[in-house]
Amino acid sequence: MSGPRLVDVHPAWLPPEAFRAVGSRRALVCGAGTLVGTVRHELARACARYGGTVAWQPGSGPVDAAPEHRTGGVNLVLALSTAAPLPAPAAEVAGECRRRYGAGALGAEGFALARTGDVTVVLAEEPPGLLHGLFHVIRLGESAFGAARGQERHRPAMRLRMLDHWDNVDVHRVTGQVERGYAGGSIFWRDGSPRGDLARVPDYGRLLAACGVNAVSVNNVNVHATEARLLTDRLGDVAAIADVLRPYGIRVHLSVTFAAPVVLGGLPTADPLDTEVRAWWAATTRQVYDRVPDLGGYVVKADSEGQPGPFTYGRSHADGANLLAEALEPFRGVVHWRAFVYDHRQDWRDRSTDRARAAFDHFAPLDGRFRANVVLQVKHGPMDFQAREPVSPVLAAMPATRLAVEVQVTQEYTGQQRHVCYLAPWWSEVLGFAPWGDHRTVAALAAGDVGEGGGLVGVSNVGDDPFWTGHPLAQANLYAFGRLAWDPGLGPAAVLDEWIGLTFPPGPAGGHDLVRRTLHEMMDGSWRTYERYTAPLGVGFMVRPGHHYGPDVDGYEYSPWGAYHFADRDGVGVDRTRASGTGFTGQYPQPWRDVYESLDRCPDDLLLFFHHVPYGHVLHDGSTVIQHIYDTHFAGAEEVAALRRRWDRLDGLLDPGLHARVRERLDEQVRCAEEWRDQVNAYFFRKSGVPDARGRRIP
Ligand code: GCV
Repeated sequence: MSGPRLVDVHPAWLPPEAFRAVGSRRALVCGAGTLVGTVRHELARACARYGGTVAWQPGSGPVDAAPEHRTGGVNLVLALSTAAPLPAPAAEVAGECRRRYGAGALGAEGFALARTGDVTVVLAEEPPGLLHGLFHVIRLGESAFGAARGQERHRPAMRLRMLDHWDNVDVHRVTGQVERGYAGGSIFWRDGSPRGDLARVPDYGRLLAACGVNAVSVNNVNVHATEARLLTDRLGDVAAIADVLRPYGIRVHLSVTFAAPVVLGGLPTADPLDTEVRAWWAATTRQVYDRVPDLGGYVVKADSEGQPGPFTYGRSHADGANLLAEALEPFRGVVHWRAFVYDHRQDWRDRSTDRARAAFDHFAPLDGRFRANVVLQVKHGPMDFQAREPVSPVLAAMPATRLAVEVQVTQEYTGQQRHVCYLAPWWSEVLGFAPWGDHRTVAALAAGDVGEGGGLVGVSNVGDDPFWTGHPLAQANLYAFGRLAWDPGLGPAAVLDEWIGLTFPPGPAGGHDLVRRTLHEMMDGSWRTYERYTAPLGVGFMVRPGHHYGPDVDGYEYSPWGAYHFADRDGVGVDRTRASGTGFTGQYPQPWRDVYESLDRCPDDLLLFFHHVPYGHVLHDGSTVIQHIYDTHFAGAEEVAALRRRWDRLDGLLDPGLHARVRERLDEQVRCAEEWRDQVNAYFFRKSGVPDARGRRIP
């Protein structure tokens, strides 16, 4: 039912012990189909280890049961509501569910959970719901089998919860096998070909399903020559991955090049309004679906950082996206069209062009012009996954367009999986942001509670590293991405707690409370720690150009990439006001257009994103900008040193390989945080000439 497993790969949040509670029960599974098979397989594996049993009732007909099941005594039932006859406890839950919510209330992926008498029941209307229900019970552990629990209904907030792999098939001369990948090679591709075997991919699908992810795009949005062919003569490689992920309810998406009709089809143009181009996409897409009938759809980066797009033909991005949407529509496929469009060849002397404005300027006027199966995929901030940015104003500007929010799980700008940086608090802030200052949040927009809803997309942080994510603690970001896409209302600390509980269940070495406490101390506030020792007050970048690791305050200052801080001897920051700057604040609705415009009301943590201020400008906490820079950089580096010390407490309590890997990464984080502290402080001391009020050494 599942492929062979690699023994030397870390199980992440699914170690065998996480299955102890279900594996020691007598379970009954009711229903049929591939995903129900996966549920049975998971239970069978757990029961073989922990002494429980699994019986199966495929639908109508006899129960395939061990003798103890025939005489009752089942204490876990996982049932599809369509299975007949439903065993009594499941029928009870189904009845109550219908009474409370009406028919169809669980949806394709939802489930109901209840404990009646001494039976825990998971009821779903469709197989994906049953699989999610199983993983929920695993998350609950023994507490799923404790006191009676009233009926709970669980449904994902977002229909689409997708990870985009920026994996190249060929090793790219600049970006390597995985663009912005910090966890080794790709789990799908190696040196121009699919990996010889996909043994690890089922385990990956299992991890994703267990945190709620339901879609994966398998290649980089920068589509080079070899990757382009995944759409045509190398489609079999995509089909093979889809086959392996399907049993875990994960649908595959494919990144395609807009120039495909030219580079693959031999046509003279890729003009979206050309009839031959339309026919080419229609025919090609038909062949794709013949081979992969449940393909989720296409992902497209167009007119961005050198990728081809409709601008070449004088067409709009609505024309471009609709072309592909039309081809996908008969197969219920979706095109994820990225809004990351800006001029990456800007003249740094040109103060009127503002990269932050670009996505809104290009896309907001197109609202209402996209077909229903276009999802506009918008980076959460207007720049590029910095440790602090405001929420993109595009999200509030397109009520008649399906919008997906894109976050970066891979830590390109947040320490590249060498630094501990738990990102869930950042994503929670983004998802909880209310663009109109009322109940309508970014999460509601992505979920479709407001507007059309396109889901949550994360750039994957997984590679072929034995710990999946390079830094073992970065697994928590992958887990949290899935959980927040399922339920954006979950608290980041609670999600971390779940991850800790699953990943480090009580073991023979004891010390479980210490492990839990220490990991919370290290990770809960780690994003803010990272923010403290890197670029200050929302100004962003200041990283080394190209690879983006470590400090280089002026690295992008005189470059064509549009990422400037404008520091001089008097002050720092980007004037994006309507009054005197680029006018970017005007892209927000009220109240934010005025809040960000106002020097007094603008939140300190975004001050330099919106305003150019003197070093002596006084922040809301009474500190000056220059003193804030010194204080936060000293504090951030000290906090990292404390993280490093805390980790030593866990020596002997965790797997030695894991402990050593984290220790080695923490040593690098300490070094790098000191480098950031010293470069940023020295730079601003030299520019401003203002000494540190506390007299600390600045090199
Ligand atoms: C895949 C940033 C990254 C690029 C990435 C791009 C994008 O610019 O540095 O590596 O390209 O974002 O999101 O398309």
